[in-house]
Amino acid sequence: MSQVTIVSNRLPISVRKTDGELEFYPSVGGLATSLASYTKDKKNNWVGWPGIVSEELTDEDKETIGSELIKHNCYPVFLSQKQVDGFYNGYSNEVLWPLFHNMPSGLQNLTHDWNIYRQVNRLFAEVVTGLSTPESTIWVHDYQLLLVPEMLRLERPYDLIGFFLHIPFPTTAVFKKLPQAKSLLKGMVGADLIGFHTDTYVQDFLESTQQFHVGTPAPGQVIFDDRVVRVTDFPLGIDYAKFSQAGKQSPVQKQVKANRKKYGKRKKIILTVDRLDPTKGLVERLMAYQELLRNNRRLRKKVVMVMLAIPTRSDIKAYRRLKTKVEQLVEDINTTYGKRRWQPVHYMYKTVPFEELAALYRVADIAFIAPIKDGMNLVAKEYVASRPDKQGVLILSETAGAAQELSDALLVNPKRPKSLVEGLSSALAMRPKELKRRLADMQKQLAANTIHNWKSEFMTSLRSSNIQLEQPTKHLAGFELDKLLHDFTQAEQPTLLLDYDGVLTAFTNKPSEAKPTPQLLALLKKLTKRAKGSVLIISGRSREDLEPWLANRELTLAAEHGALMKSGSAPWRRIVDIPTGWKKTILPILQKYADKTPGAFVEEKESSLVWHYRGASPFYAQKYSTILTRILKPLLHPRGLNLYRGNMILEIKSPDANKGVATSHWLKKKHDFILAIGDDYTDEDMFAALPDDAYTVKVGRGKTLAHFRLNTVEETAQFLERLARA
Ligand code: ADQ
Repeated sequence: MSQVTIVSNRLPISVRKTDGELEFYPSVGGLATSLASYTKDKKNNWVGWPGIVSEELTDEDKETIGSELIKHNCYPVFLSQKQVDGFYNGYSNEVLWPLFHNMPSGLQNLTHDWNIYRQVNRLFAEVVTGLSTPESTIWVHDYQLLLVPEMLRLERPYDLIGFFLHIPFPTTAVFKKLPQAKSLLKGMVGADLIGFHTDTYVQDFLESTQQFHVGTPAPGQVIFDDRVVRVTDFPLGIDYAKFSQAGKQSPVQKQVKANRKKYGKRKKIILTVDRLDPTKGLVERLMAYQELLRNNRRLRKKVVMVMLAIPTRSDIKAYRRLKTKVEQLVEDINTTYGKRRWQPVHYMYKTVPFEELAALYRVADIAFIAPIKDGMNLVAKEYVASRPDKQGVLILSETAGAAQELSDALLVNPKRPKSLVEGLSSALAMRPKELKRRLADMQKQLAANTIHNWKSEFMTSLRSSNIQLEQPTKHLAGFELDKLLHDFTQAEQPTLLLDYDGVLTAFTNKPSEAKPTPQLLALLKKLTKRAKGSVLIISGRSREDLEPWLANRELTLAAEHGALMKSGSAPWRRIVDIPTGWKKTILPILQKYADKTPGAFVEEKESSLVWHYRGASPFYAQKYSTILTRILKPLLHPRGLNLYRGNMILEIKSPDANKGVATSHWLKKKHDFILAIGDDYTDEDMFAALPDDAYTVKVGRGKTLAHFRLNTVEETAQFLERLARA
């Protein structure tokens, strides 16, 4: 298997400083445990934050940390206190985490934290690019790093990039509350494969891509012009054997005995194990237990609740407030109902080693797992696996991802207090035969979908995803950019060929809205001056669009892919003569399907017809553009026409009207420097018609004949500004 680089907020090993000494200890939480085995293979890397802020570290400390972590194939991303506050505590945990769990979140004054979130995501992406070799496999994890896939994709278009979200994906109604929703989606779709725990999250994600016009969603994928992103559910499993066999280890057996003694041999033990997090519903569970004790005198002294709370995110106020509230409630219950020989709640706020956790699972009669919302919840699965003796009842929230697989649990609704109390009563009263059957069925399910299957299924799926088979195109930067600028300044007769949409201006929902801004017009003016009047805007648009926007005395315009040209104030000239009689037959068909697809429309140009679907609902657009293609194909060939799939358009035209013809025509002029910039398939004809020493640049992703690539319209504008000043 080739090299895999795991990227997650935390490394599986954390660092702290005690009395000036560095200490290394294993990180806790679902993600760290599930992926830890990856670091055992020397080929693999893991990039993440080591859990300590840079202000606490000297340069020497950083070196020590780096050299210690590298022994475990881990590479640290060092973060300052300000970065941790804005990126981790702020945007990730006060905004994304609650919002994705459908809970109130801090949506005010986000800009500061959002900027830091972006900055830190970039830092992670830079460390990853520095480490992994081109065309390697990168697996990015979780909500803290939603922008990393896109950042990596721009730098390394040919790497295989996977992304997995460990928390729920919210409904579109909730997600769109985020001002940065679209940027986050675009960040995620930089991956080749996006995984979620459940199909519900997959569907919610696809619906959001549709709402925000990020690609075209189809079942299990999002389609772009040049690539397809697969979106699938991969329910995370556990190391089943580890938990089911744990009871055979003597440290676990010893701990089981100690627990029995501590909590009372005949008492029914109700266990809760969670990070101390507002989404986990700890207060709600304590209140349900309190209610149970209040209404059932006979249960008092017969039950014990063991609450294991794992310390987490204690820098955040809401988490500190929650801790106080939980501890206050524990104290209230213990003072109200406790007796000399009976403590109703045993509360522990700590991380425990595996043996201790396994021993708790082994003695618990009931695992009371009732998060308000949870991506998956591994504790529920670990408990079920830990009971090969077929003793024990699992109470589980129907709102946890795990409930979709563990439907034999006693499912409760954490938002209804009564449901939690009833869950406890039913669990306490469940007959042995019934609980055995339920456990056996759930165990079968978990044994068949372990963490090992999960990893290999994700990786197999990633490796079989739509790999781009194109050759890498160099990013226009560094030495090559300097050389281009130098050659331009030295040229006596430079010439520029620039496409319009997707190069000089970004795509808009309606083509008529992509008017040039005053800045763009000023830039074009500077460029024409520098290129001594030799600038050709070469576009697929009609002359009616181009002329009012761009006509000035010095620019030359080529409309309809170069079928028509106009230099300065001279009239339009036809460069190629194309029959147009076919439009009578094709136009009504296009119109019929535009009428069926709200938001789609037909544009009639002199030598072509265009079916635009950028403004249409992606599901309809996908459906009808496919049907249209099927219907049109047999009609086009006999008429010498072709169908082209562009950026959210289908265009029907003669192959003779192409930018290559216009380019050859243009190059009859004298020149000693050529720069051509384009972004879609029509520009490939232009690149093909140019001599090999021309500077050719493709904007955005996708296969190209161009020698260089720029990533975005903004980057292109910056480059052209530099050129104008050169
Ligand atoms: P978490 O919110 O951390 O994970 P969970 O899935 O329950 O929630 O994982 C917690 C892990 O920590 C378990 O493996 C458990 O054994 C361990 N643990 C809990 N308390 C402990 C303690 N006191 N001491 C030691 N270990 C303890 C996030 C998402 C989940 C998703 C996981 C994995 O919020 O929904 O299931 O990632 O994707």
